[in-house]
Amino acid sequence: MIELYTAGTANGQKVSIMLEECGLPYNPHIVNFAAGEHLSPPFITLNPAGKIPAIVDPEGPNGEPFALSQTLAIVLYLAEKSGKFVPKDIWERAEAYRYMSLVASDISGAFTGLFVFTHMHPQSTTQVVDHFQAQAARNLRVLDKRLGDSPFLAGNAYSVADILAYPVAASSVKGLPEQLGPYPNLRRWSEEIAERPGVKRGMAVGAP
Ligand SMILES: N[C@@H](CCC(=O)N[C@@H](CS)C(=O)NCC(=O)O)C(=O)O
Repeated sequence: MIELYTAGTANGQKVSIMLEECGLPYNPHIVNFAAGEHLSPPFITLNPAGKIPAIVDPEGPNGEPFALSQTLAIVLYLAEKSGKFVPKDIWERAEAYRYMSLVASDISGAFTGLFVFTHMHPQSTTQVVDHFQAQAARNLRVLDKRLGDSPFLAGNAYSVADILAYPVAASSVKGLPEQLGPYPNLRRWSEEIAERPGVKRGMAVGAP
């Protein structure tokens, strides 16, 4: 049974969705940030950065316990372990990599910036907030354009790219001001993915 250290955040949900979609049994541990659990010595042994998500797979690559952090690395590890959700076709696989990179760097960076400067430091200047809001909108437009051309991010089939993009994209289409873009294709995709039973169960892990 895989041990999952998570919280009700988009990064945590990406991993719980992946575990659910792959049908891999797991045991969720909800890390309490307010109590500083993410900075406690036992947690730091799992991820020296003190951030969720992290997993411990008791049956790792050599049949031995294996701890892993970093959302993208965990999702790719689970994809290899289960043999699921990585496109077989090289073109679709490259497209999956493209959108996974976009999520891990550009989209996560933009939304982390927005969160930090609106929630953690609400006294921040409007220029800083405007900057991150514009970056968020710009990257959501990239997803929206892609989803206007193909049903899923990698192409015709649901893949790791959709699993990584869904939690933040889904909350964004609801939360961003309408003038930053209606994102009709992103909305269509996000409504379809929201109906998947594994996504519903994965999104519920750590939810308040
Ligand atoms: N690059 C890391 C980022 C993980 C991350 O930012 N986790 C946040 C929650 S979504 C966290 O644990 N924050 C606690 C902190 O910053 O102290 C990943 O992709 O896993």
